Amino acid sequence: MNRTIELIKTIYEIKQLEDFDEPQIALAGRSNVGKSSLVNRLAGRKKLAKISSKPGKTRSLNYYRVNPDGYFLVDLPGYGYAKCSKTERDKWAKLIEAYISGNARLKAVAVLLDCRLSPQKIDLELTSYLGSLGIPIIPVLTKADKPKQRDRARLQNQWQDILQQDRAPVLFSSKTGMGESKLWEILTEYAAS
Ligand SMILES: Nc1nc2c(ncn2[C@@H]2O[C@H](COP(=O)(O)OP(=O)(O)O)[C@@H](O)[C@H]2O)c(=O)[nH]1
Ligand SMILES: [Mg+2]
Repeated sequence: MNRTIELIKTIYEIKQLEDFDEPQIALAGRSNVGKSSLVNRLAGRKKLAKISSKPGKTRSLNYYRVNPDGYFLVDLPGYGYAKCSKTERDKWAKLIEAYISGNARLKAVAVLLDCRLSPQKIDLELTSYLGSLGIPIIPVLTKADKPKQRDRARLQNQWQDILQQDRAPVLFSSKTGMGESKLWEILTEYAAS
């Protein structure tokens, strides 16, 4: 299917959160995990979401509509960037929490994890938080073009064990397109659930 992704709204503060009627799937991950690159890959456009070489730059929450399906992908602010103030980190955490907790239209959260890094505490905190709210997670292992072919399946199994999911995490590369059709399939399934 020929899909397009369109930026509908960008917000910076809790009071700007809006109740949309459409189903939503959020994208979450640590700063620099490759979230903007993934949005651009799915959009088939290089510059829809800003990619920065400096981590910690994206502070906004972005609503993208997937056409013609009609659901939203909601890009949450990247978390866990060490070099910003605690006040600022708390502000992001509160925004993410406000978005997630009161949202009846949220079908799942795609949690992006850098496949080369060992599990980080903050990622596991997010996945258990989502689990406690009964929100399904879609684990996506980013930058999967980087490990050698023979290491990929091992990393995938390792992450599946850690996250205790029925389904294997998606190996994804914005660079090569690996995992793109698989991810679309899963997003479509959850959006319709
Ligand atoms: N090799 C490789 N690099 C990637 C991939 N995705 C993102 N990157 C690089 O990782 C850095 C952070 O990417 P970005 O999308 O801005 O991450 P964000 O902070 O999570 O939005 C940039 O230098 C990207 O070029 C990928 O699939 N493969
Ligand atoms: Mg980004």
